[in-house]
Amino acid sequence: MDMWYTEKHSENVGITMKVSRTLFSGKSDFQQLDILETLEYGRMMLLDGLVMVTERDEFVYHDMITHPALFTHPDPKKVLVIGGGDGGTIREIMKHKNVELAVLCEIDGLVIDKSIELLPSMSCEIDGSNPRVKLHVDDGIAYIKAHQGEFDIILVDSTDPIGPAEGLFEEDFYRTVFAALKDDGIMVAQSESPFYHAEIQKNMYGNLRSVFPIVEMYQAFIPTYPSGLWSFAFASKKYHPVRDFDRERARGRDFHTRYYNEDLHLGAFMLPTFARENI
Ligand code: AG3
Repeated sequence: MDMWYTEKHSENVGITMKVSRTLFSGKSDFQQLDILETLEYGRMMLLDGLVMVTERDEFVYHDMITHPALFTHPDPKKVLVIGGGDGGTIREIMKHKNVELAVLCEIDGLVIDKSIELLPSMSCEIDGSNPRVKLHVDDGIAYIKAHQGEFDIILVDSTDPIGPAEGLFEEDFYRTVFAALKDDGIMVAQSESPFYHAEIQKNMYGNLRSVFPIVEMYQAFIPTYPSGLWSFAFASKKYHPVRDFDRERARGRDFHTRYYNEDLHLGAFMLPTFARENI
Protein backbone atom coordinates (compact mmCIF):
# COMPACT_ATOMS: atom_id res chain seq x y z
CA MET A 1 0.00 0.00 0.00
CA ASP A 2 1.30 3.49 -0.89
CA MET A 3 1.07 6.17 1.81
CA TRP A 4 1.32 9.85 0.89
CA TYR A 5 1.10 12.97 3.05
CA THR A 6 -0.21 16.27 1.69
CA GLU A 7 0.04 19.70 3.31
CA LYS A 8 -2.33 22.08 1.57
CA HIS A 9 -0.61 25.40 0.80
CA SER A 10 -3.77 27.11 -0.46
CA GLU A 11 -7.32 25.95 -1.25
CA ASN A 12 -6.09 24.41 -4.49
CA VAL A 13 -2.38 23.62 -4.12
CA GLY A 14 -0.29 21.47 -1.80
CA ILE A 15 2.93 19.51 -1.38
CA THR A 16 2.71 15.70 -1.34
CA MET A 17 5.36 13.27 -0.08
CA LYS A 18 5.54 9.50 -0.09
CA VAL A 19 5.75 8.17 3.47
CA SER A 20 7.17 4.82 4.55
CA ARG A 21 5.99 4.88 8.17
CA THR A 22 4.63 6.91 11.06
CA LEU A 23 7.21 7.27 13.86
CA PHE A 24 4.98 9.23 16.23
CA SER A 25 1.50 10.63 16.19
CA GLY A 26 -0.11 12.27 19.20
CA LYS A 27 -1.77 15.31 20.68
CA SER A 28 -0.16 17.57 23.28
CA ASP A 29 -1.95 20.21 25.35
CA PHE A 30 -1.23 22.64 22.50
CA GLN A 31 -1.27 20.90 19.14
CA GLN A 32 -1.17 17.73 17.05
CA LEU A 33 2.39 16.40 16.56
CA ASP A 34 3.33 13.88 13.88
CA ILE A 35 6.75 12.60 12.87
CA LEU A 36 6.79 10.66 9.59
CA GLU A 37 9.51 8.89 7.65
CA THR A 38 9.45 10.13 4.04
CA LEU A 39 11.30 8.61 1.11
CA GLU A 40 12.62 11.86 -0.40
CA TYR A 41 13.15 14.19 2.58
CA GLY A 42 14.00 11.84 5.47
CA ARG A 43 12.17 12.28 8.75
CA MET A 44 9.57 15.05 8.79
CA MET A 45 7.90 16.79 11.74
CA LEU A 46 4.39 18.21 11.40
CA LEU A 47 2.55 20.49 13.84
CA ASP A 48 -1.20 20.64 13.26
CA GLY A 49 -0.51 19.14 9.85
CA LEU A 50 2.01 21.79 8.76
CA VAL A 51 5.56 20.82 7.79
CA MET A 52 7.97 22.22 10.39
CA VAL A 53 11.19 20.48 9.40
CA THR A 54 12.52 17.67 7.27
CA GLU A 55 15.96 16.16 7.72
CA ARG A 56 16.88 16.97 4.14
CA ASP A 57 16.16 20.70 3.95
CA GLU A 58 16.24 21.88 7.61
CA PHE A 59 19.79 23.17 7.11
CA VAL A 60 18.48 26.06 5.01
CA TYR A 61 15.98 27.26 7.60
CA HIS A 62 18.29 26.82 10.59
CA ASP A 63 21.30 28.47 8.91
CA MET A 64 19.17 31.39 7.87
CA ILE A 65 17.25 32.02 11.08
CA THR A 66 20.57 32.05 12.97
CA HIS A 67 23.68 33.24 11.14
CA PRO A 68 22.57 36.58 9.61
CA ALA A 69 21.85 38.00 13.09
CA LEU A 70 24.83 36.35 14.79
CA PHE A 71 27.22 37.69 12.15
CA THR A 72 25.65 41.17 12.11
CA HIS A 73 25.92 41.64 15.89
CA PRO A 74 29.64 42.21 16.65
CA ASP A 75 29.71 40.13 19.86
CA PRO A 76 26.55 38.17 20.74
CA LYS A 77 26.87 36.52 24.16
CA LYS A 78 23.32 35.79 25.24
CA VAL A 79 20.76 34.47 22.78
CA LEU A 80 17.12 33.45 23.28
CA VAL A 81 15.12 31.18 20.98
CA ILE A 82 11.34 31.28 21.27
CA GLY A 83 9.79 28.09 19.88
CA GLY A 84 12.32 25.95 18.03
CA GLY A 85 11.70 22.83 20.13
CA ASP A 86 13.34 20.60 17.49
CA GLY A 87 16.70 22.12 18.51
CA GLY A 88 17.99 22.98 15.01
CA THR A 89 18.35 26.69 15.78
CA ILE A 90 20.20 26.01 19.05
CA ARG A 91 22.55 23.67 17.15
CA GLU A 92 23.51 26.52 14.80
CA ILE A 93 23.88 29.08 17.63
CA MET A 94 26.29 26.72 19.42
CA LYS A 95 28.68 26.94 16.45
CA HIS A 96 29.39 30.55 17.54
CA LYS A 97 32.06 30.25 20.22
CA ASN A 98 31.48 33.79 21.57
CA VAL A 99 27.94 32.84 22.67
CA GLU A 100 28.03 32.13 26.41
CA LEU A 101 24.40 31.16 26.88
CA ALA A 102 21.56 30.12 24.59
CA VAL A 103 18.10 29.77 26.14
CA LEU A 104 15.38 27.75 24.43
CA CYS A 105 11.86 28.69 25.47
CA GLU A 106 9.41 26.26 23.89
CA ILE A 107 5.78 26.10 24.97
CA ASP A 108 5.34 22.41 24.11
CA GLY A 109 7.48 19.91 26.02
CA LEU A 110 6.29 17.07 23.78
CA VAL A 111 8.00 18.68 20.76
CA ILE A 112 11.30 18.75 22.68
CA ASP A 113 10.97 15.16 23.96
CA LYS A 114 10.03 13.65 20.61
CA SER A 115 12.76 15.63 18.79
CA ILE A 116 15.38 14.30 21.21
CA GLU A 117 14.05 10.79 20.62
CA LEU A 118 13.46 10.86 16.86
CA LEU A 119 15.36 13.82 15.33
CA PRO A 120 18.87 13.49 16.82
CA SER A 121 20.64 15.43 14.05
CA MET A 122 18.65 18.54 15.05
CA SER A 123 18.28 18.05 18.80
CA CYS A 124 21.95 17.17 19.50
CA GLU A 125 22.53 20.33 21.60
CA ILE A 126 19.27 20.28 23.61
CA ASP A 127 19.68 16.80 25.11
CA GLY A 128 21.15 18.18 28.34
CA SER A 129 24.79 17.59 27.40
CA ASN A 130 25.77 21.22 26.72
CA PRO A 131 26.19 23.56 29.72
CA ARG A 132 25.87 26.62 27.42
CA VAL A 133 22.23 25.66 26.68
CA LYS A 134 19.26 26.14 29.02
CA LEU A 135 15.77 24.78 28.33
CA HIS A 136 12.52 26.31 29.53
CA VAL A 137 9.20 24.69 28.77
CA ASP A 138 7.17 27.84 29.01
CA ASP A 139 5.11 30.39 27.10
CA GLY A 140 7.61 32.65 25.29
CA ILE A 141 5.58 35.79 25.97
CA ALA A 142 5.54 35.17 29.72
CA TYR A 143 9.24 34.31 29.69
CA ILE A 144 10.45 37.53 28.03
CA LYS A 145 8.22 39.67 30.24
CA ALA A 146 10.27 38.32 33.15
CA HIS A 147 13.64 38.87 31.39
CA GLN A 148 13.82 42.51 30.31
CA GLY A 149 17.05 44.01 28.87
CA GLU A 150 18.91 40.70 28.96
CA PHE A 151 19.48 39.42 25.44
CA ASP A 152 21.78 40.36 22.56
CA ILE A 153 19.66 38.38 20.13
CA ILE A 154 16.16 36.87 20.18
CA LEU A 155 15.18 34.39 17.45
CA VAL A 156 11.48 33.66 17.02
CA ASP A 157 11.37 30.15 15.55
CA SER A 158 7.61 29.69 15.37
CA THR A 159 4.94 27.99 13.33
CA ASP A 160 2.36 29.85 11.18
CA PRO A 161 0.21 32.51 12.89
CA ILE A 162 -2.72 30.15 13.50
CA GLY A 163 -2.94 28.26 16.82
CA PRO A 164 -0.33 28.61 19.60
CA ALA A 165 1.96 30.99 17.62
CA GLU A 166 -0.68 33.62 16.83
CA GLY A 167 0.48 36.02 19.55
CA LEU A 168 4.04 35.95 18.21
CA PHE A 169 3.03 38.11 15.22
CA GLU A 170 1.42 40.96 17.19
CA GLU A 171 2.67 44.45 18.02
CA ASP A 172 2.38 43.93 21.78
CA PHE A 173 4.68 40.94 21.54
CA TYR A 174 7.27 42.90 19.54
CA ARG A 175 7.23 45.62 22.22
CA THR A 176 8.01 42.99 24.85
CA VAL A 177 10.80 41.58 22.67
CA PHE A 178 12.22 45.09 22.19
CA ALA A 179 12.33 45.53 25.97
CA ALA A 180 13.92 42.10 26.51
CA LEU A 181 16.80 43.05 24.19
CA LYS A 182 19.88 45.04 25.18
CA ASP A 183 20.33 48.53 23.66
CA ASP A 184 21.99 47.11 20.54
CA GLY A 185 19.88 43.95 20.35
CA ILE A 186 18.54 42.17 17.26
CA MET A 187 15.42 40.08 16.75
CA VAL A 188 14.88 37.68 13.85
CA ALA A 189 11.53 35.94 13.26
CA GLN A 190 10.43 33.52 10.56
CA SER A 191 8.02 35.57 8.41
CA GLU A 192 6.18 33.18 6.06
CA SER A 193 6.13 33.15 2.26
CA PRO A 194 6.16 36.44 0.32
CA PHE A 195 4.41 34.56 -2.49
CA TYR A 196 1.45 33.10 -0.55
CA HIS A 197 1.23 35.18 2.63
CA ALA A 198 1.22 38.84 1.52
CA GLU A 199 -1.49 39.84 3.99
CA ILE A 200 0.21 38.17 6.97
CA GLN A 201 3.47 39.86 6.00
CA LYS A 202 1.99 43.34 5.59
CA ASN A 203 0.46 43.09 9.02
CA MET A 204 3.57 41.60 10.66
CA TYR A 205 6.05 44.05 9.11
CA GLY A 206 3.75 46.96 9.93
CA ASN A 207 3.73 45.82 13.57
CA LEU A 208 7.52 45.48 13.59
CA ARG A 209 8.05 48.92 12.04
CA SER A 210 6.02 50.58 14.76
CA VAL A 211 8.44 49.12 17.34
CA PHE A 212 11.95 48.78 15.82
CA PRO A 213 13.97 51.52 14.01
CA ILE A 214 15.52 49.01 11.58
CA VAL A 215 13.29 46.38 9.90
CA GLU A 216 14.34 44.38 6.84
CA MET A 217 13.10 41.19 5.14
CA TYR A 218 15.43 38.52 3.81
CA GLN A 219 14.70 35.36 1.87
CA ALA A 220 15.77 31.74 1.62
CA PHE A 221 14.87 28.80 -0.59
CA ILE A 222 13.14 26.10 1.48
CA PRO A 223 11.73 23.37 -0.81
CA THR A 224 9.18 21.87 1.62
CA TYR A 225 7.55 25.18 2.68
CA PRO A 226 4.70 26.83 0.76
CA SER A 227 6.01 28.03 -2.66
CA GLY A 228 9.63 27.27 -1.63
CA LEU A 229 10.30 31.00 -1.22
CA TRP A 230 10.47 31.67 2.52
CA SER A 231 11.39 34.78 4.48
CA PHE A 232 12.68 36.11 7.78
CA ALA A 233 12.18 39.47 9.46
CA PHE A 234 15.33 41.20 10.76
CA ALA A 235 14.40 43.81 13.39
CA SER A 236 17.16 45.72 15.11
CA LYS A 237 17.81 48.58 17.52
CA LYS A 238 21.20 49.62 16.13
CA TYR A 239 22.96 47.33 13.65
CA HIS A 240 21.88 47.21 10.02
CA PRO A 241 22.26 43.73 8.44
CA VAL A 242 23.86 45.05 5.23
CA ARG A 243 25.56 48.35 6.21
CA ASP A 244 27.00 47.07 9.50
CA PHE A 245 27.84 43.56 8.25
CA ASP A 246 31.50 42.56 8.67
CA ARG A 247 31.97 40.37 5.60
CA GLU A 248 35.51 39.36 6.56
CA ARG A 249 34.40 38.09 9.96
CA ALA A 250 31.71 35.92 8.36
CA ARG A 251 34.15 34.74 5.69
CA GLY A 252 36.64 33.68 8.37
CA ARG A 253 34.09 31.61 10.35
CA ASP A 254 35.59 28.46 11.87
CA PHE A 255 32.64 26.16 11.10
CA HIS A 256 30.87 24.79 8.05
CA THR A 257 27.51 26.04 6.81
CA ARG A 258 25.79 24.33 3.85
CA TYR A 259 23.57 27.29 2.90
CA TYR A 260 24.80 30.47 4.60
CA ASN A 261 27.96 32.24 3.45
CA GLU A 262 29.24 35.83 3.47
CA ASP A 263 28.01 36.60 -0.06
CA LEU A 264 24.62 35.00 0.42
CA HIS A 265 24.20 37.09 3.61
CA LEU A 266 24.14 40.21 1.46
CA GLY A 267 22.21 38.66 -1.43
CA ALA A 268 19.42 37.39 0.84
CA PHE A 269 18.39 40.98 1.65
CA MET A 270 17.95 41.87 -2.05
CA LEU A 271 14.26 41.24 -2.69
CA PRO A 272 12.11 40.74 -5.76
CA THR A 273 9.67 43.63 -6.20
CA PHE A 274 6.55 41.69 -5.15
CA ALA A 275 8.22 40.77 -1.84
CA ARG A 276 9.43 44.31 -1.25
CA GLU A 277 5.83 45.47 -1.61
CA ASN A 278 4.80 43.35 1.41
CA ILE A 279 6.98 45.16 3.94
N1 AG3 B 1 9.07 26.76 11.71
C1 AG3 B 1 8.01 26.56 10.76
C2 AG3 B 1 7.82 27.54 9.69
C3 AG3 B 1 6.42 27.49 9.14
C4 AG3 B 1 6.16 26.43 8.12
N2 AG3 B 1 4.87 26.63 7.57
C5 AG3 B 1 4.20 25.71 6.81
N3 AG3 B 1 4.71 24.58 6.53
N4 AG3 B 1 2.99 26.01 6.41
C6 AG3 B 1 9.96 25.68 11.70
C7 AG3 B 1 10.62 25.38 12.98
C8 AG3 B 1 11.96 24.79 12.74
N5 AG3 B 1 12.82 24.90 13.85
